[in-house]
Amino acid sequence: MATAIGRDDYKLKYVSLAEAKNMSGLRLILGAHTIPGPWREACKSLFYVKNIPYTPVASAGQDGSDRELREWTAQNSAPVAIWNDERPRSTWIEQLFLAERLQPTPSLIPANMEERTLMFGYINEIAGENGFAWSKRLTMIHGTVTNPQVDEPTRAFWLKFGTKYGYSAAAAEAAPARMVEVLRFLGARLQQQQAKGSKFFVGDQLSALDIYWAAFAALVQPLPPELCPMATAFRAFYTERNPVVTAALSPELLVHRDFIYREYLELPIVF
Ligand SMILES: N[C@@H](CCC(=O)N[C@@H](CS)C(=O)NCC(=O)O)C(=O)O
Repeated sequence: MATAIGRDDYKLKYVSLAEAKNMSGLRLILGAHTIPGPWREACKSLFYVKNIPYTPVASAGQDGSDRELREWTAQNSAPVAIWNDERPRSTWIEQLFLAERLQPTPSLIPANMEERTLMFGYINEIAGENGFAWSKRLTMIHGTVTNPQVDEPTRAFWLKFGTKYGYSAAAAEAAPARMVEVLRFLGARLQQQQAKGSKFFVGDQLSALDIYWAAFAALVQPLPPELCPMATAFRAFYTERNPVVTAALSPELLVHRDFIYREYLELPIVF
């Protein structure tokens, strides 16, 4: 078994990348840590709601570097979903299509064209490049690298992390406005849907968008410790404090997140 970073009470039994290569079926390469990374939690949840079992794989290699991950998946972020000997799927949209193919019910991609195009567009605003979470990450990197109390190795780590995701001080300064834009758009959508009597973002049933929002809401307000037993230091880090951003978060968005987790997703969150 691979060694997970952090605590020793992991529920998920992570195997190493080397072990996973010799397995078949579904393997999910995940950062093995007690942080509800939203891409990670959304990806896990797609397979959870469809009741598709998977083997969790720790993303760090035996030497702690990303070399093994790059060699297998031709990129260096997590999560990655790998089905049998098919190509590794390292983006949210490929992971969603894989889940839908492996188990078509419950369907998470609307059959209706209008609803489907809306759903993909909205998820892209949340999880895609330059979207809500991408922007939040820029603010987290900026807050760390500009903090005079941060030691040099930590600053160097975050600057390197930042080069992967387009960090610059200017990009980070523009990020809160982008987060506000997406939160307002999501909040307005939910209100329109509620006016039509729907509890979901599109149509009148669960779609991947409901799952993506539920997972990505952790970047403004993680679920309470009993539902999300995450590393304490990261709880403060994830919790949004910028009043401009928190003002754009409608109460309905958190009510929706709670509803989706309570009715459909795995609680407490497993690490
Ligand atoms: N590639 C994913 C996004 C995944 C992603 O951004 N993962 C980040 C979350 S912070 C990650 O694994 N970072 C760890 C790292 O880069 O070392 C997608 O496009 O859907």
